[in-house]
Amino acid sequence: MVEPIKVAVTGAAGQIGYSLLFRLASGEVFGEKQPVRLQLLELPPALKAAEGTAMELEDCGFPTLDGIDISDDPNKVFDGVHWALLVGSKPRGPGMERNDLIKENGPIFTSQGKALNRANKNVRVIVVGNPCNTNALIAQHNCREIPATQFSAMTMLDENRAKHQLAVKAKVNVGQITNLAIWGNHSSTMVPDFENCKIGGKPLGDVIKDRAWLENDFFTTVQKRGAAIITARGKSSAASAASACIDHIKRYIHKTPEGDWFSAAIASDGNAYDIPAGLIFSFPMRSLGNGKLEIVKNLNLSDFARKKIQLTIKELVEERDVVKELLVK
Ligand code: NAX
Repeated sequence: MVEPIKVAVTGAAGQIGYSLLFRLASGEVFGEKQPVRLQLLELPPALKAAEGTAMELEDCGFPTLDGIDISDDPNKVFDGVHWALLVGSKPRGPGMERNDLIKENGPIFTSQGKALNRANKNVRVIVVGNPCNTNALIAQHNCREIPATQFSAMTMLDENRAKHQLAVKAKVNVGQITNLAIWGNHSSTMVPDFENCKIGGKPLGDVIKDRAWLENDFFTTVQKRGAAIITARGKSSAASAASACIDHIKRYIHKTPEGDWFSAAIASDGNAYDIPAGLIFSFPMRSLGNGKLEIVKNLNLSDFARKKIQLTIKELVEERDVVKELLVK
């Protein structure tokens, strides 16, 4: 009998959880022969709603779904897990500044970081809940048992958004867009790197000649896509965020095709692109296919890209300063 993979999902009753859980349970991610046990964390008022989602998961009849546990105790939920998807976080309230949001989320990711000491030693932790880079930083610092390299924050949605914009502009299928890295913070300072991107295997600049569009409309559309979706839908991105989380896990598990890369925010080791050590920073990444990721080094960055990257570094350093008392390691 194959032992189940245990996957913890926090904020399971939320809107991202409602899309994410079904895809995790379906066999799509870990394979049709691999049982999956879902360990769901929610706040007490949302436990009933999480139970409702669990009933629906059961009613899908997925042969790969081994079982579902629901709790409001992170120590129980993270016990022995192989993947921990930290989706739940406190949303920004009316009139709340970004720094207030960062501070409000600090205690959540401090206690979840501590509880992650109970996870399987090979756990991979992916933070989706915003501000995801700094939340990941807090969780990672508060978890002594798990190496920093096993924590990441999700910028895959930003990559997917950028690829769509480029595919429309170039009039090609989105599958033709490769080598698209997001640098930095998952925020409006993120840097979607069109300069190193390829379209149908060719340098992007051979296909899209409109540099003014790339530097302006493309940049701001990607940076502000989340806000545009809230304006249109009345709610923040959910199915696309869940889909990006699924992509993040798949990209992690499978060896990256030769020459390509993808985006994920991980702790900078201080040895690439002058990014301060320790910041959870989105880089072009490759998966070695054995559970390990590596930063793609030595990409050329123009003055334009470097200036933009400086802005996102500055923002992340400021965010780190806001939570510095919580960074214990
Ligand atoms: P919802 O408000 O629908 O759901 C969040 C859920 O988390 C709620 O059910 C809430 O009870 C739960 N929760 C809050 N604090 C918790 C805690 N301490 N422990 C366990 N559960 C807790 O939000 P949803 O739309 O699902 O979004 C979740 C998070 O993803 C938000 O922070 C959002 O900003 C973030 N996003 C991140 C994205 C990314 O690309 N990294 C994109 C999409 C999304 O905006």
